[in-house]
Amino acid sequence: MAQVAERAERYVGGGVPRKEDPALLTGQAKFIDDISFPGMAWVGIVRSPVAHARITSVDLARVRQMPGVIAAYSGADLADDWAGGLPCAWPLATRSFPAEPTTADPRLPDHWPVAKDKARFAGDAVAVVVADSREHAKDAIEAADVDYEPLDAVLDIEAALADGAPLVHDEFGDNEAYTWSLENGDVEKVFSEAPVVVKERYLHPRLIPNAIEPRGVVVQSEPATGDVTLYSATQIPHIVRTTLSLTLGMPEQKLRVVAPAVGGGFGSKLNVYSEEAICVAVARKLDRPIKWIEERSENYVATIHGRGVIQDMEIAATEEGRTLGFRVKLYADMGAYLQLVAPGIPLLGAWLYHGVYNADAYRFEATGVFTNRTPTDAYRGAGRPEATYAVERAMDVLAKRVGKDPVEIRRLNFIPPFNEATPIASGLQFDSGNYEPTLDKALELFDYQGLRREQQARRSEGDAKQIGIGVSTYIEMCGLAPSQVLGALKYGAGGWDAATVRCHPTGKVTVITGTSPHGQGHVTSWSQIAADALGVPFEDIEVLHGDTAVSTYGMDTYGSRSLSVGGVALHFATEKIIAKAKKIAAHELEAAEEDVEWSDGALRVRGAPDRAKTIPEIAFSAWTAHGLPDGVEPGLEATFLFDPPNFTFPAGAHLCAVEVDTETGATEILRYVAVDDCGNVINPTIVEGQVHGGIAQGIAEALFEEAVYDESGNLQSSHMGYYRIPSAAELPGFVTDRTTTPSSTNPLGVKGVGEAGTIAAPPAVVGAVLDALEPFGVTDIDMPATPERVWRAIGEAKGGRS
Ligand code: MCN
Repeated sequence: MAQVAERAERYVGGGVPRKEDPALLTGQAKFIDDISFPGMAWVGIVRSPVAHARITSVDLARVRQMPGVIAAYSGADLADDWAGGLPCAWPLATRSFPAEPTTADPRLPDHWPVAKDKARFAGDAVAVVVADSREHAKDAIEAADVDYEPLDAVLDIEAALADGAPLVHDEFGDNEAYTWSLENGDVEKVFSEAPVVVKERYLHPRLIPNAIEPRGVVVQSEPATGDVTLYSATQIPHIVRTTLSLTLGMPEQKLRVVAPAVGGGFGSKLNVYSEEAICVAVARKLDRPIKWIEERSENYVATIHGRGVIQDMEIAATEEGRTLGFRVKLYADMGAYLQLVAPGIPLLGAWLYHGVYNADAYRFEATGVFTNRTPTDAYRGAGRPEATYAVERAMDVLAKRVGKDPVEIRRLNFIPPFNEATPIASGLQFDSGNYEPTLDKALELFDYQGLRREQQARRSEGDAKQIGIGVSTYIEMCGLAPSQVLGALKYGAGGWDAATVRCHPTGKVTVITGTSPHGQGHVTSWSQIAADALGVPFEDIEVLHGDTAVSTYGMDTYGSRSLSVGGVALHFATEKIIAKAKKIAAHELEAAEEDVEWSDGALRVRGAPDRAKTIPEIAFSAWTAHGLPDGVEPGLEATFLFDPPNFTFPAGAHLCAVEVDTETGATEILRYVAVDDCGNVINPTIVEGQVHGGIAQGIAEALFEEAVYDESGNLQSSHMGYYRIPSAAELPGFVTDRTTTPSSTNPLGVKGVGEAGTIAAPPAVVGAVLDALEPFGVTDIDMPATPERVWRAIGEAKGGRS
């Protein structure tokens, strides 16, 4: 573990400008819609306009007569093209963890790329058109004649669980996908004996991911060889390749998946979508290149949604406010089908409902529920914003109950500092943590006392604009993940990642990573790691990713895993390079291997530092292979597959001050301070960017965004005019800082950061709004806390308007 420190660190820890940016900022980067091939045809998807209906007929005769139309297919026409349905890699059966094994089968509904018998949400694919241009494909969609026999739709989570609810999947007899629970300690006893118990219900609205670039697919097939190349705006080229080859029944080695430049994903491109399967099937049928580019309005119904959870949260505590137990029951909306990892999303927060606080007993239970809405799945934070929101809001309620300040209640209950993996109440081990200095730093930057004084003054003056302060001392679990833990949780793949380091004869280096960045700057961070580890200039390092024909098999990018798994794999691969180079250097320098050490960017003979060899020099002699020591293979290249022994658990303190206009309900954020601890940092500028973007998404959830459906299941918030994505104008400047508690999970001491802001921000913001409304007796408000909701809440509390 000390080896990194021994190496000269010139780049790691520095805010090196991102290598990716010149191409992105000058329009040179190649996105999916920049890819075309001669003879390419366009696919268009006919989507169900109703939330739940039996498909009684699909008549495509008129479509086939439309100008430019090449082909048209119903679900039945394509039925033989699938060897299986779209994948769900995390099928959970009803069970409790880890004690009771289950005999129940997971309720895994068939999910065909094109529906055959029933449409189960508004937006479900019911037919496919293929035309010579995008415009012709669009016109052809309009000409499709599909008859629907409408069925009652079930949209609400609780209504879906009620007896007699319409069934999304008839074969299961009810709409419960699974119930999964976890318990540690004597929960019943702790709660029945505790002098204080707070119990609250929190709702997480459904959110619609809005990556800058919608999804898109281009497929090129070579009939002579059977090779197919699928270009997809995806976060997971490797996983798409493995799973799609199963859906399509084609040999995996014949399918190459390429993720070109991808304009963000936020979890929504961590999926295997029907359009990917459809385009490959159509390209193989027609022997020509195929393209499909998602429209923004399609994105709203056909790309997964996030959150959509009801939480019943309880804390047991002493009269003084010391936390004794945490208990939560949550209901998670799966939507109409189980997408790639949807059932497992609540599990990503399952161990975090006691936050960074002490407890003796812990219980978590989640029920996944089918509804006639767009399927849900991972959206930035995935499971952890839900956990953080519930525990942080409930801690505020506890503070009030025992007459303490929200900062004081947190301090009283913090888990004490630790540097090594340490068991926590919910049953996992946190890697390292030191929560108080982070909070102290945030309070200082925020001027907590000053703002409290200002708040008091406004309250006594009865000012129409009231100030509120919100506190969120969050924890997250990322760096997904130890494969054995994933196995115990019934996830269908491992959690390791891979890196290859190839040292060229000319001294340049290619790094090939199994991660698949789509905005996170891996090319820069990985170059920093390799440059320091190998003593070569940053500019001499090339990083390749996102092409299954080029990159080592990896598990791709999500769950803030890439640095702490893929970046660490790179670290270990460079160690293999150094170990081999040392043998060659010792031979060439006529020294014993034990006397050669890595110092100041070269391999040097101990006591005679001028007798040295650099990695480029060794790469050349390893390539010529003219005088290698016995038993040493030519070439200087190494691959390492790293399976992390634990997750990483970044934490932090976010503080938010808002001004609420109590006459209009409008909220303005006055100050936002984020102090995050993601362990050692490779690139502080990238980290700051990640935190900024995350906070913006967290604020969006707290104040602006919500997927709204009408009673029959049509998405009303179906465009950007309705679905309120905040712009820079609605957001304040953020004050960010860091503390550093290195992770004990990996030798770089790094923890993930990609989701931190999204996880931390919602309770800080909503807590601030509620704090501003305290004089009115408002104790709860649902997200998003829109001006109308705030205004109504004040009115209701006054006993008036509702
Ligand atoms: N980093 C660092 N030091 C640390 C932690 C991270 O320098 N201690 C750097 C890493 O080297 C990397 C970046 O920060 O360049 C993010 O690293 P990490 O936390 O490992 O997260 P991932 O790369 O795995 O990214 C996934 C994460 C997730 S889950 C979502 S969702 C998300 C996010 O990243 N979606 C994004 N950030 C996004 N940023 C953009 N621009 N677009 C998205 O879609």
